[in-house]
Amino acid sequence: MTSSPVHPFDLLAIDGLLTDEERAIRDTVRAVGDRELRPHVAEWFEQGAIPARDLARRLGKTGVLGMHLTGYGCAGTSAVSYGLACLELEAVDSGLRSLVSVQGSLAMYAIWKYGSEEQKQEWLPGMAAGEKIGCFGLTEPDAGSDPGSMRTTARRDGSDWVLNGTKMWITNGSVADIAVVWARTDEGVRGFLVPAGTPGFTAPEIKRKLSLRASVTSELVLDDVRLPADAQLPQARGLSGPLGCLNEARFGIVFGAIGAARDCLETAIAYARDRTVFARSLASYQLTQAKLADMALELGKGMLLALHLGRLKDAGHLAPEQVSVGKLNNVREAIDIARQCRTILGANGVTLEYPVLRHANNLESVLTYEGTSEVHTLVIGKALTGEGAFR
Ligand code: TGC
Ligand code: FAD
Repeated sequence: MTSSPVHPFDLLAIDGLLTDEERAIRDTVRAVGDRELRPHVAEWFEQGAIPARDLARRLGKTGVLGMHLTGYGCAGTSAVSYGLACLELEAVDSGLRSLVSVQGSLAMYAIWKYGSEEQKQEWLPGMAAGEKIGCFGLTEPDAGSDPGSMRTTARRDGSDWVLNGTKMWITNGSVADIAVVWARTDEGVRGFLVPAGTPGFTAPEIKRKLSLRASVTSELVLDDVRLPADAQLPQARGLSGPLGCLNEARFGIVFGAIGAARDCLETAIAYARDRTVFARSLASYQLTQAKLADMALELGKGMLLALHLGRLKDAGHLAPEQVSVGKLNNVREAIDIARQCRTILGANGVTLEYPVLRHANNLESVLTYEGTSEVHTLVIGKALTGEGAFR
């Protein structure tokens, strides 16, 4: 006896938890993703190249760049709406969500939160429109999980600053018009705005990635880069400056990872219903149904967690360790779902004809950036015990 299949999100009546406005924003981003991005994304991934400028403009037109910020051409939406946009973009590819996360939650947020009025006026409207691209340079070749050990320096020379050092694994780096660079000064860590083309500043692209191939990743090399005094972000003091930005981007990933997982599960369910093995539909076997049911549980729980954290954020009550709970859980479950879906697709699952191994490969980066699983485990461990175990 057969009946109409239910979408995994409908098992938990997720739609009923969203407002009309949230559903409308989600549907808009999903439609843009399906119409303008999904048809090209396998090719971008295969070639390891994206039309970044064109994409930024299209995403700017859709209104998702810095959408949760207010003023300066930003849409000023709720955190949940921003999360849902991340979810829909990452359902297409984590690389596209990364472009939006880095632009809106890292580069724009740093300027919006810590910048002077002149810096905000100069950069934010163009970045919201996608006319200007930003990147965020915190990680270094020898300082990833422990950004406090960064070696990049900024020293005073008269009223100027002179920056030296190397940043590594920087999303959007070689296509960026403006780099937010974090450096050590005599007074602690400070943030600087480094425009592309500043003498001594180069951003070579990192090639041969096996993950996040539909995303630009670069080194930032700073060789006696001289900046005027007003290039410093005046309100950022110490490591809490960059870490404050990370809370924003990690929040987007809590939702985004669910998008990648949803796309995998939808693909696997459709494939299992269509595929005949041993003279019956693959979906009709109990082993397949056990896999699908387990994945639907984790997907639904992850979505509920994301929405709960989103409601806390909109109420102004979201703590960094709660973001760690969401990032750790949802990325870990998403990568498990992607790998399990790959098994349902058999050999077809290893090709770019289907999105599942592309998502699984992307999620390897998502598991690592914005704080590795181990870092978020330790953040939660510290919250639970009061004991830091990072060092
Ligand atoms: P710790 O001594 O604990 O803290 C130093 C200062 O920072 C404050 N703080 C925070 N502030 C805001 N938000 C947070 N989440 C914060 N966590 C800590 C803290 O209160 C203190 O302030 P103050 O005023 O007392 O100085 O720092 P620690 O050196 O022990 O490090 C803690 C640790 C390991 C959790 C942190 O460093 C960390 O999160 N490491 C992971 C690094 C990371 O996530 N890097 C990501 C780089 S960007 C990126 O990956 C972009 S990917 C592209 C995309 O998003 O798509
Ligand atoms: P490491 O810090 O060297 O960690 C290696 C391993 O050690 C990990 O498993 C880690 O969890 C573990 N480990 C670390 N500390 C501990 C501990 N105390 N206890 C136990 N285990 C520990 N960075 C930016 O600044 N901007 C960007 O735009 C950006 N984009 C990125 C894009 C991509 C595609 C990737 C892959 C990375 C990007 N990153 C970016 C860098 C990313 O944030 C770092 O890779 C990440 O923070 C981890 O640093 P690491 O790679 O140096 O690993």
